[in-house]
Amino acid sequence: MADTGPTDTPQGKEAAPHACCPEVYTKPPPQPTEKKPGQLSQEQVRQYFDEGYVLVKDFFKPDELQPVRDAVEDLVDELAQRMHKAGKITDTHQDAGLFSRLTLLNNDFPGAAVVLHKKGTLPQAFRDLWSNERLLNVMEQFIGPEIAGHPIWNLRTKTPRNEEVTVPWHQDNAYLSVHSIGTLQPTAWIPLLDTNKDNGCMQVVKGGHRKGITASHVCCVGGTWYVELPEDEIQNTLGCDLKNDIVTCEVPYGGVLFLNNAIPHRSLENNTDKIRWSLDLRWQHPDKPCGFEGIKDVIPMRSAKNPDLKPDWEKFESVDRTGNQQRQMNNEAGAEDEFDTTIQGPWMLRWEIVNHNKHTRSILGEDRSKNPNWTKA
Ligand SMILES: O=C(O)CCC(=O)C(=O)O
Ligand SMILES: [Fe+2]
Repeated sequence: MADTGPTDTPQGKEAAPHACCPEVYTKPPPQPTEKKPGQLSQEQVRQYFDEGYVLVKDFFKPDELQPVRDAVEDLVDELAQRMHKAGKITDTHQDAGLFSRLTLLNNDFPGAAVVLHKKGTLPQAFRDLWSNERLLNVMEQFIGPEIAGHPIWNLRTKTPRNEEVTVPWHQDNAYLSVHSIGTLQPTAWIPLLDTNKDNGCMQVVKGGHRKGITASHVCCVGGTWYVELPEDEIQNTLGCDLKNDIVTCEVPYGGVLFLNNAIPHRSLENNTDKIRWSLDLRWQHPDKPCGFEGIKDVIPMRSAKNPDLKPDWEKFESVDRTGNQQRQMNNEAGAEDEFDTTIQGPWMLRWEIVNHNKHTRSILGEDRSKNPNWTKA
């Protein structure tokens, strides 16, 4: 069954009209008349709306991403020191580099990669990247001149052969409430090294966004917190042909993969010995529903109406997104414990739980009608 749309009834349970808004994902806004740095070509904008993704191979110069790599190195170092101080590990693997240290830490303390993935602080280099002028110029081409950052951003800590960081087929809308189906939320997926089939690059199903619906996902895959979009849903509900429509996106260092929130995508397993680091950052119109109601709000970044607007990072960071997710899902203890290796979120209320594991445990017996925002689809 596809997305059932907002459920505004008091019980939040009754069938609502089938939400279907293809134009949100397929129709570009009026294009800026002024030429600005970083803007995509007309053909690239067309591809983004028509196929649901566009890969720009040389968006950043390697130098521009170096501060981001350095910041990740610092985050790993800080994590190692904290784990050491807390007696979780005996060796901080000080001399291992950016592409192997977290793997060693994860061997000594399984779940270290998840602990880092959950950490919601934004080093200055991440803030600068997210509000990068050239990226915002692209966003203007996708969503117009009023631009906010979406509360879901991720540092992907993709250590080798680790199920917990291998993300199965999904539409990003599946992680959100039904209310944001009418909001275009472009993602920039930015790797910190060359990515390819061996180290777990991304795949998309081109055209899978065109109906503007969220197909039925199931929860949770294996030992993870991820939802999955079964292949028959991709074919039967979204109308894609998996033999011809899967595109493997080998994004090089300096490249950016732009996605939308309705296109099916996944990341492959990392079968190399190097960590496949990446960041995914999202934006949307500041006044539209973000789909993360009651957990965390958007961060306005640029406005044609208010040219002096600056992102209020302190306000944004004062809200603990992951902690709030966990609290909403009855895992108060997990939210308080800095080394908790579980992740819960309201998407667990939206989709059928076909597999319980340590992540879903806290929601066993949950009355789904208590939170109508997240009523099961
Ligand atoms: O980087 C990954 O492994 C998954 C990324 C993803 O699903 C996203 O950026 O929305
Ligand atoms: Fe995703």
